[in-house]
Parts: sequence; structure tokens; C-alpha cells
Amino acid sequence: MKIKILTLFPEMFSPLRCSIIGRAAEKGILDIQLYNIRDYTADKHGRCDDTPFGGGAGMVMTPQPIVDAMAAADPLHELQHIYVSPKGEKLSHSLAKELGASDGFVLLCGHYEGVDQRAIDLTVDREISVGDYVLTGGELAAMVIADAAARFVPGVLGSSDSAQEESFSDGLLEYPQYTRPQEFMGLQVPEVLVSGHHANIEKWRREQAEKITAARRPDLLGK
Ligand code: 4G1
Repeated sequence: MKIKILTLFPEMFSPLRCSIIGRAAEKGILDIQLYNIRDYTADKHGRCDDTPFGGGAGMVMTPQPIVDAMAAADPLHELQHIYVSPKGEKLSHSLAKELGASDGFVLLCGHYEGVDQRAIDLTVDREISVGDYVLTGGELAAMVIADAAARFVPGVLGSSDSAQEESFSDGLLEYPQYTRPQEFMGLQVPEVLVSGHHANIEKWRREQAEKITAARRPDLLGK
């Protein structure tokens, strides 16, 4: 799967080179490419932002470098072009799964007060948000979307992890996890988990998942 990211701050994306996503990229299962929007500006001083027409605080990202960076990233428009934006549809398990099943996508990251509307009108197919709060830029949101989608790509997760996948599709939060040592600072691992009785373990985990979901996220139980 191809993930192309258009940003003024490509150096923010080092987390994607680590851990599970980084390993998948090294293996060639994921192809993550960063495009520095500044490399595409026609402005002789390298500027990619300007003051907003109509006045107001802050700066707006200028359309020309964005349109040209998008054309360089996906000249035949083979992939879905996504603007990572608080105005977008909210990222969910099912949306991540849909993106993970595609050939790839381009993520456009805003910064400052955002992007000139004409760049969006000319290049963007879809807007996706990671939640309702203010960020200084779309870069962290883009990493959330890339990570959530990439883990659905076959081979990115180990086979034991992909089975784990089923649990959120139940719409439940996770049961508590324990590892060695069996006693730590006077606290014991629940007896059932060391019993070797797999049916009881499964039943306990299900009960725990239902209990924590009811307590913390009752909204998930209706889904
Ligand atoms: C008004 C949050 C502005 C933020 C209302 C989630 C947020 C991208 C996201 C903002 C961003 C609300 C996201 C805000 C994001 C231009 C550059 C937009 C950064 C920007 C609720 C700033 N999911 N925010 N504006 O945060 O890009 O995807």
C-alpha cells in the first residue's frame, strides 16, 4: 500500500520509521513517501503561506505549492486524496479498515490556520478528522490515520496480532492484560489466567471486556 504525505514539516514523521509500521515499510509491504510542500513553491523566497484575505489572525497555506506537490505525488490521480482536517468525517475502526483495504492514499496536512480553499477544491477527494480538539497542524492526525489504516494491510501485523483485531470489531474495550511476574509488589495475576482452563479464561476476558466497556464507554455497547 502506498501512503504519500504532503507536509511543510516532513521531519515530524520519524515515528512512522519505528516499530511495526517502520518494519512493514522496510519489508516493502508499505511504501510511505513524504513530500515537502516547500520544495514545490514557485515563490523566490520559498514562502508557502500568506495573510488571509478579509483579515484575521494567522497565516493561510498558499494554493500553488500544494497543487504542484499533489501533481508530483500522484500525477495520474490513482489514489484517494485526503485532506486531514477538523471538518472531515471522523476516523473510525471501519474507516481505517476501508483505507487499509485500498491501494493507498495521499494525506495533505494543513498548518497555521489551514489551507486556501481553492487547493482543497482542486485536489482533495475527501476530508478526515481524528477528533474534536485544536491542533497546531494536521501532521499528528495524518500519522494517526496512516497507522490505523496500515495495520489492516496484510503482513503488517503478525498473525497473532491480526486475530486480536476481532476484539474491537465486537465493539468492546480490551480486557486487562498481565505478564510475568505472577506476583508484583504484592499484587497477584488473576488466578483464572494461570489455570490453563481456556474456556474459563475466554469467559473471564469477555466478562471483563463487557464490564469495562459498560463503565467507561457505554456508548460503544449500543453499536
Ligand atoms: C477549529 C483536530 C479549528 C485538528 C475547530 C483534528 C479544530 C486534522 C485535524 C481546529 C486538526 C477545531 C484533526 C484546528 C487540524 C489547520 C492546521 C487545521 C491545523 C488545524 C475542532 C488547526 N484531524 N487542525 N485547526 O485544530 O488539522 O485532522
